[in-house]
Amino acid sequence: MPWFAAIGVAVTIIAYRLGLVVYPAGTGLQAGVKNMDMETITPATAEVRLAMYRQMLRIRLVEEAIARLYPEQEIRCPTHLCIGQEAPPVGVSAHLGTQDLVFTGHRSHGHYLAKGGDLGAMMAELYGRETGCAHGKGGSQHLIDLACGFMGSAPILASTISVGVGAAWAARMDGADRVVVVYFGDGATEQGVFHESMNFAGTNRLPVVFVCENNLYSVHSALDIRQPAGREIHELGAAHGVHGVVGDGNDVEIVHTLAKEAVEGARDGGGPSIIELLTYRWMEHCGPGDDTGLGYRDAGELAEWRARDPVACYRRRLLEMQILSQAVHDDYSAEIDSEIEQAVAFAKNSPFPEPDALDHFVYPG
Ligand SMILES: Cc1ncc(C[n+]2csc(CCOP(=O)(O)OP(=O)(O)O)c2C)c(N)n1
Ligand SMILES: [Mg+2]
Repeated sequence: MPWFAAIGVAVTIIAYRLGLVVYPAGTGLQAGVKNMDMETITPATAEVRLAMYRQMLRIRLVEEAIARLYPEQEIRCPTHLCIGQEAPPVGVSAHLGTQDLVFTGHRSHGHYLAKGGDLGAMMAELYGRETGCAHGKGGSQHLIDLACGFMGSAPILASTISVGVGAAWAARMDGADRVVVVYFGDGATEQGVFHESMNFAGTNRLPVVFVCENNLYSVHSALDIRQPAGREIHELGAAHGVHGVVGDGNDVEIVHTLAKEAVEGARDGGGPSIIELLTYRWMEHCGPGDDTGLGYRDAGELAEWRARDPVACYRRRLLEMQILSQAVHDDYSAEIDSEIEQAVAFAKNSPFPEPDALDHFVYPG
């Protein structure tokens, strides 16, 4: 980091600590800190806490491996990494069974893995291979694994919100014990279909949980310049009969607590809810690089959020609570590294789809 950037980061951090920095209402850092109160957390068992830690670490190490491999140019699809945003999928999925369904958008690796998606099939999909979870035709933005209830990701912004609500409507019609979770970003809430879907879900009291990962940006546009000051995303639910809550999306235990209420409520006939989780993307919007030089966000802001690393903070907390030991952490890391190595080898050694498979799984025009 150049000396002037280092001074900028230090000044920002000191100013923040001294309370000299006032963040605009509705943006993440301030609201997230407000929700750090540990007394509001419903304690999970030690077993669940360890499982959540391991899964967050796994998502982080997978994403870091993809970032390292991407420059080899063998992964040719646009790839949106979720480093920094590991807590939402893990805290939410802790309450989901195989029968429950997940829908999501372009930044979906964490959602797929936390729901039980196969890592080898995901890596093969990124490498465009026949053994990929979408037979190598979709790439990173079109993951799907029906066997574990991961119904799919699609990059058309907000498009899976209405499909997820349709699946919740089907669950109601079938009398199935099934909850649907739809993940999307703050940018997707600016699409009309977000409101239409919430209205339908709220009117019909459908078993769906809307999870908004508010990372403060839509590509390079900050939330503050896109939406009116003071309007909170979770409050948009109220207009549609959808219960709304907000919490620190970098704290997996807060996510776990909020998701428990929402998923159990939906399962017990309590209707839909929207959970807004305040979090932050570390890498560039699409790809493995650092984009703080582009001017739409600065290195100081990123440094503040990196100091609130969801994986490292949780590791420290579990070590302090003596739920996790350094030896167990090291075992987790080694196991995950070897799983990743095998998944990448599987992907690289798999064949590409045959040319005559081009029109398979495509509806005739
Ligand atoms: C209908 C549509 N419009 C525009 C885009 C281009 N686009 C891709 S990602 C994105 C921003 C998404 O922001 P957000 O929903 O906050 O998700 P994040 O990338 O921050 O995770 C946009 C505008 C798109 N994919 N689909
Ligand atoms: Mg966003």
